[in-house]
Parts: sequence; C-alpha cells; structure tokens
Amino acid sequence: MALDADTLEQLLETVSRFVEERLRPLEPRVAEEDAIPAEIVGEMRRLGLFGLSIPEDYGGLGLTMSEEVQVAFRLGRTSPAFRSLLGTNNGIGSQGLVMDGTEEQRRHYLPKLASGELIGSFCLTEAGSGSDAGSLRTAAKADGDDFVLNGTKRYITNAPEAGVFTVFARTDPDTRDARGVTAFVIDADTPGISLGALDKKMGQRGAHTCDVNFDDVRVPASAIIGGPARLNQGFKTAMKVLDRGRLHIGAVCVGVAERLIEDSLRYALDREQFGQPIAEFQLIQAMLADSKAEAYATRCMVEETARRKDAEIPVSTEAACCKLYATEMVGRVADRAVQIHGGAGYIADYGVERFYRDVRLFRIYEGTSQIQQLVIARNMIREARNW
Ligand code: COS
Repeated sequence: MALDADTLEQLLETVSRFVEERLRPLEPRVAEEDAIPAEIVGEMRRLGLFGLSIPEDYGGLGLTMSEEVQVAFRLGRTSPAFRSLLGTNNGIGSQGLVMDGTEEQRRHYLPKLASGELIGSFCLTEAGSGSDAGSLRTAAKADGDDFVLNGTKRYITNAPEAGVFTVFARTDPDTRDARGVTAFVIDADTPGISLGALDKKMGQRGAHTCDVNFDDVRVPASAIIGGPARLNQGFKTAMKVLDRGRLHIGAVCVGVAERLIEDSLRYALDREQFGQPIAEFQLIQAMLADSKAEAYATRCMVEETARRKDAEIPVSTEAACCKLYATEMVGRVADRAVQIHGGAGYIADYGVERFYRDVRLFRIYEGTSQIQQLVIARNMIREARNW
C-alpha cells in the first residue's frame, strides 16, 4: 500500500540525511577496511532499510515500486557497498518468498529479513552457468520426502553475512535447461553448507561475495519455495525476482550518477586553469551537460517503469531497458567524472576513481548488458509475432 505523502516525504528526508551525514563520511574507511561498521548496520536496521520492499503484514515498509525507486535514488548517492548490504533483503534475497513463497515460509522468514536480523542471499550463478542461468548443474536429488543438494554457487552477494539462501537447483536430472529447476529456501547453518574465501573484487569493497558449497545438504520438500506444487518452477521465480531487481539497480545507478555529476560540477567550479574555473570551458561543459541529460533521461525511465509496475502492467522489457541504459549511463558518467577531475580523478584521495571501479559491476550483475539486450529484443520479437 502506498504511504501517505507526508510519511513518504519524511522517509525520503530521513534516508537523505542518513546518506549525507552518516554514510558519505565513511566511504574511504569502508573501502579501506572492506567492511561496513556494525553501528551503521544497526542504524540501517532501526531505519527499516532492510524491509523497504517487504509487505507491512510481514514487518516491512511495503513500499510501492515508485516509492522504492525514490529511496534507491537517495541510497545511490554514496558508495554502492552500503546499498549492497540492504540490497539482497529488499530484492533477490527476499522477493522469491514474497512472490512465490507459501504463507508459512513468508511468516517464518520475512519479518526477520525486514528487520535485518537475517540477511538473505540469492544462489543462482555457478562456475559454468552465468548468463545461461537455466543450465545450472547444482543438483537437488529427491530422497524420500527430502531433497539432497550438491553443487557450488559462485559470486554470491552477501553470502558471508547470510542467514538464509534462496537456492536454485536441478530437480529433474533429465533436463539441461530452465525446465527442471526448483527454488529452495535454506538456512545458512544447514549441515553441508560451507563458504569459499572472499572474492577479491575490482571494486565495491565493503560488499562481499564468495562461493557457497552444498555438500549433501538435506532439506525437506517444504523448503521448496511455494511448496512441492512448485517443483521444477524455480526458474520462473528467478526471472520474476530479477525483473524487479533490474529496475531497482537502474534507480541506484541514477543516484550514483547524480552524485558524481554534483562532485564533478563542484570540482569544475573550484578548479582554476588558464586563469578561470574549468567549468567556464565549453569542453568541460559538454561533459557536464551530457552527464546531466543522460542521468535525467534515466531517472524518467525508471520512474515511468516503476509507475507501470505499480499499475500491474508487465515491465519485463522496460525493466531490462532501465538496467541496460542506467548501468551503461553511469559508466559513462563515472568516466567523465574522472576526466573532469583530471589527475585528481586518478588518485584515491578524491574517491572518484573508487566510484569508477564500483560502477563497473552494475553492467555485469543481475544480468549483463548483453542479457538485457537479449531480453528486450526477444520480447519485441515475441510481441511482433502477435501483430
Ligand atoms: N518472468 C516470468 N517468467 C519468465 C521470465 C520472466 N521475466 N523470463 C522467462 N520466463 C519463463 C519463460 O516463460 C519460460 O517458461 P515456459 O517454459 O513455461 O515458457 C521459462 O521461464 C524459461 O525462459 P526462457 O526460455 O526465456 O529461458 P532461457 O534459458 O532462454 O534464458 C535468459 C533466458 C537468458 C533471459 C535468462 O537465463 C537470464 O536472465 N540470464 C541471466 C541471469 C542473470 O541475470 N544472472 C545474474 C546473476 S543472479 S544476481
């Protein structure tokens, strides 16, 4: 249910203040220590930030998509690692349960995910299955009333922090594609689950990924998301969750871009060369203007897609357009930000080079740019066949 205008305004104001006053000063420290301070995690919990998208009945804020993207615009205005910690509980780590879970599963997990007491994580990718997610090989073999899982998941965001995993595994061994995949909800302390070493990433230090190994992990059939009736239906759950996640990532990219544009503008007004602020030079202005126009266009497309989603219009194509355009856009904006900062843009002290590395991931995770192109074009062709 949509919040009333005053409550929404208050929430957005609070998030903005939290980002500006608490998170931004910590950016260098989080990158240096590769960790988000515990007191900040506590503050995020108290503000309800882990439960933005979880319905109120289960203890979340139950924001509409339009409201959620407004929050994401604001969270985007700081290092992406902060948003990443909250990101899975609001997106891929909870939405499988929200969309397809049984009432019992929702009642059991969602309140703890909404409060941040539990971190949820999404185990889809494997060493041999990234873009071709349907080809995954982690096996869930039926054994009486149970399933026994074996396999390894790769690059799993927030796995080191996670208390619960949404795990996609092949339940029909006669298939090799998206059919025969089932989604399970599995507690992280289930015997047989172990974690690999932390991945050494290009950026987004403070956000953690690693392998998750499943070694004869036994779970009851009631761990199937949606219950046994959804056996072999898990791939669709994954796709629906990713559709939603892609729109959220688009919104985060808008926030990051707007932050970088402001930083670049401030620097350009301050930095003098040839006797005047570099902001007076038309070649600098061209970069600022291109970044502004592209970020504005992206903000509009994200807001429009969120409105459509709230109106229950299918947005698979539009969400992919947002992910594709927003992530490529923020890459260009970060590149221009480095350029406007000149030598300072290449030096760690100014933080711009850190954002340049951080934003590179947006074009890869939750579906690469090429996968978004493929989704968009396939949907276009499918629709055209119905003309
Ligand atoms: N919503 C609901 N159902 C969907 C869907 C969506 N957005 N997209 C596909 N499906 C359904 C299809 O309708 C199909 O069901 P039927 O067999 O009943 O018709 C089933 O899922 C399989 O779909 P499809 O044939 O399109 O699957 P493909 O194997 O061709 O894969 C892509 C499609 C490439 C789009 C998919 O594998 C993908 O998104 N890959 C990227 C994965 C990713 O984002 N990984 C990031 C890591 S996770 S953070």
